[in-house]
Amino acid sequence: MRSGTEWGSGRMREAQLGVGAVAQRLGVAPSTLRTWDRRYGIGPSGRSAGGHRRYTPADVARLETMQRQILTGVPPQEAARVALEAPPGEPPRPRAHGAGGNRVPLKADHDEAQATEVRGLARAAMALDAAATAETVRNALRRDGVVRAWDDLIAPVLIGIGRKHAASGECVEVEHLLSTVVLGCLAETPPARPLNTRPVLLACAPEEQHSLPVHALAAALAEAGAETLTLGARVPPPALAAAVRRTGPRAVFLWSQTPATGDPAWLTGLPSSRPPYRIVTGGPGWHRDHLPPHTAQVATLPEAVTELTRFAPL
Ligand code: B12
Repeated sequence: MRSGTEWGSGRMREAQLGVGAVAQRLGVAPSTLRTWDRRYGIGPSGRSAGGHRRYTPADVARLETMQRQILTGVPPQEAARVALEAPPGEPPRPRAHGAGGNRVPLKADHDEAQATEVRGLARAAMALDAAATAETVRNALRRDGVVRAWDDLIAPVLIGIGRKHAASGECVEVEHLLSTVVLGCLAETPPARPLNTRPVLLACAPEEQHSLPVHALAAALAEAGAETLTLGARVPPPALAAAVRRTGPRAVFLWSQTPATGDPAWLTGLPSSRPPYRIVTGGPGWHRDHLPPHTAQVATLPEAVTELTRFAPL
């Protein structure tokens, strides 16, 4: 990511860029910029006579601030607020507590609200109330962004329901309903349109049906403006190899949830490409001691986002 000041010399200082040029500069998709504008109110200060968005250097600097925040795990809505409030040319400051009577929620308030939301989602799912389940998940995704909504709400409820299932053998229908609803809500995060030619390929190990984390990662990467190609559940090695050859990815992320799908022997048979790509593995299923030495391992969703955006042209 280039700094806002580097751009502002001479006549360029007054230049106004269209959405495509700004997207290219930031290494994100034009659709991402339009979404940020519509959803978080962080857009250009002006429009062309024809109604097209026109970004000034200050607008672009704000977007760069927002992008930096997102890549450190700040939810998009919060990142946009910070970027909009930061004085031009200065790094954003943490929000002051209690300023102007607008009390900032304290951590304890946040923890309590979070626990209430987790209980609410678990209750809605257990009652097979698809509408309430979807509303809660969608609200959290919009409000907190994918990474925080997944880590603070969706994953805890999935893990809780998994434990219930392990203890009683029940709740399989709840797992299915919640999975279906979460997949639908995650799919509402618009995919980044290809700008760079080397996507991140995301797939589950052969016979691995637990695809939710892969879709959560795809949505989180899209939110950060990275291009992905998601192959989903149970990807046979020859199919993954074909996708690698056809797309020349910058990285391949592979998920194994259960030990039954975690034997990594087949990874060494994946084709090589020029320039080379990285293999990143995630999920509790992998037999870690047998992973080939050149594979990276990630343990959390934020770690995966960081690892897989390290190579994006930011
Ligand atoms: C939803 C679900 C399903 C759905 C999957 C739908 C879908 N499209 O994904 C359905 C109903 C299809 C399903 C099927 C089965 N399931 Co299931 N399922 C789950 C459940 C509830 C959530 C899965 C999930 O998304 N996990 C991801 C996160 C939420 O959980 P986690 O991996 O524990 O998270 C940890 C880390 O991975 C990390 N993390 C969290 N999120 C992310 C994201 C990223 C990107 C990264 C890097 C890290 C990360 O943080 C967490 C703390 O350490 C789990 C419970 C569980 N704990 O996972 C059971 C669970 C995984 N399933 C289980 C089983 C047994 C099955 C079945 C075999 C059941 C059966 N008899 O048919 C089948 C077959 C699956 C197969 N062959 O692949 C067991 C696995 C036990 C084991 N260790 O082998 C579990 C643990 C439930 C249990 N306790 O019994 N399942």
